[in-house]
Amino acid sequence: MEFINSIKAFEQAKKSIPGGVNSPVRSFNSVGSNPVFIKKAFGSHIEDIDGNDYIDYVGSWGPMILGHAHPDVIKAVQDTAINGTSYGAPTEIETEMAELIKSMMPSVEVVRMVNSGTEATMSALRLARGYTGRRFIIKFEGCYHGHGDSFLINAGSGALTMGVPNSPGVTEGTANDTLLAKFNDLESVKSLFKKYGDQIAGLIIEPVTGNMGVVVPTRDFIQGVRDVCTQYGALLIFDEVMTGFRLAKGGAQEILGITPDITTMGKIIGGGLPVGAYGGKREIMEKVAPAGPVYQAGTLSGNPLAMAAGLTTLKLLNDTPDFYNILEAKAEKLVSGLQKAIDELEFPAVINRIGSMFTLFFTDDDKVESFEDVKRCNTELFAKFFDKSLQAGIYLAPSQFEAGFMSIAHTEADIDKTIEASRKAIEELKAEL
Ligand code: KE4
Repeated sequence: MEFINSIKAFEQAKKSIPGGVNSPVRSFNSVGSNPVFIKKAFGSHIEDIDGNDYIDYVGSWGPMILGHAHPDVIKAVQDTAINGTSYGAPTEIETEMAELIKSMMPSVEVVRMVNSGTEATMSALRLARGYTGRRFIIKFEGCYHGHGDSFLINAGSGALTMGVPNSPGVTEGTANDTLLAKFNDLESVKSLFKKYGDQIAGLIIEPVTGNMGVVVPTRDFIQGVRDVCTQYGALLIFDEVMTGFRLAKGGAQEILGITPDITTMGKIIGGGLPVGAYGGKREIMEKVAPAGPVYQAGTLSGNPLAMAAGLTTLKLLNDTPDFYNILEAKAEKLVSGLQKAIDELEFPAVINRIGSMFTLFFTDDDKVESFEDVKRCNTELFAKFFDKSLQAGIYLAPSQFEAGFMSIAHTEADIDKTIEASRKAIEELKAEL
């Protein structure tokens, strides 16, 4: 494959955009190669500006569950745009969207639309603090909730100390209000509650992680987190920006059978346009302005175009018989094919999959169940696998610490080709080990 035009485009972009991209992971820095610039996409495929075609398992980082440029979504956007693109005033489609979200995710009794997952999670934190009158938020090492200051935090010196900034520009004061726990380690949560319990406003978690790669919670862990939040009166915030409407109609909370107090959403509910949302119990959400005192606002929140794309997407997910079983079967076919290659070639790797989300971890361990496990992965080996896959026309997330996404548009031929290309890449890597 040739990447001449993408290489030129990246050099040009770097003159005017920080790092040449509008979101860091797109730079391919984690895999040490030049990013490909995309010209167009349809269904399960994307095409770069050099004319290279790829089977796409990034799907815009989750939103494209129906595949790219779904005709119904495109038509909804076109039909809406001819009547204007934004009014900054209430529209009935926003109410229709809210009602559909509520019907698909019953823990959400009232929901506010925003413009990104970051806005949703930032707002959820402010709401938790405003509702409880408390200071601290617990998050988990390895979980990502967008770029809000309260989330860009590393663990402090001791397990029970407050966080420290992990980005310039985040103040000590902000960092000190975030406490760090360990995913799948209930004791790390309980010890924070024992020490700070009545000062903890909320705990935010990716109920199934995607941002350290896919890691599934143990039953005892996620139930224990729910129970300890209830015990201390802290709000449990499920960050379902990635898992919402992805893992099931009702997201991870439906699969796990856990009811959070607040849920944050994004990605799929925008159908590819900028949308986020946060919602939950009426008693909590009615603290949000103008119903209540917790301020949050947005010029383009609930704008008609994004609502049209998102509502059309959610309706298709909600109304297509057996959608999630069909989607999961595609993911299972891919992963079992990859697993067969790993087993037969005796290659050091572990695959985690739940629903249509999966991650191939390059590790000597026989399981990946925690951030500690994830940190032992061989990112150099991943980078080589990524590059071989890209050359073979398979577009994976350019980082070991991300999730892959199957769409309903991926065909049997796509999956067979992916398995074949991956087996070949693994064979070549095995020879280099
Ligand atoms: P956005 O602000 O990027 O819309 O959403 C932030 C966010 C919040 N919560 C979860 C669980 C998320 O996965 C995200 C964003 N996910 C990343 C992918 N790991 C977006 C890709 C990017 O940063 O460019």
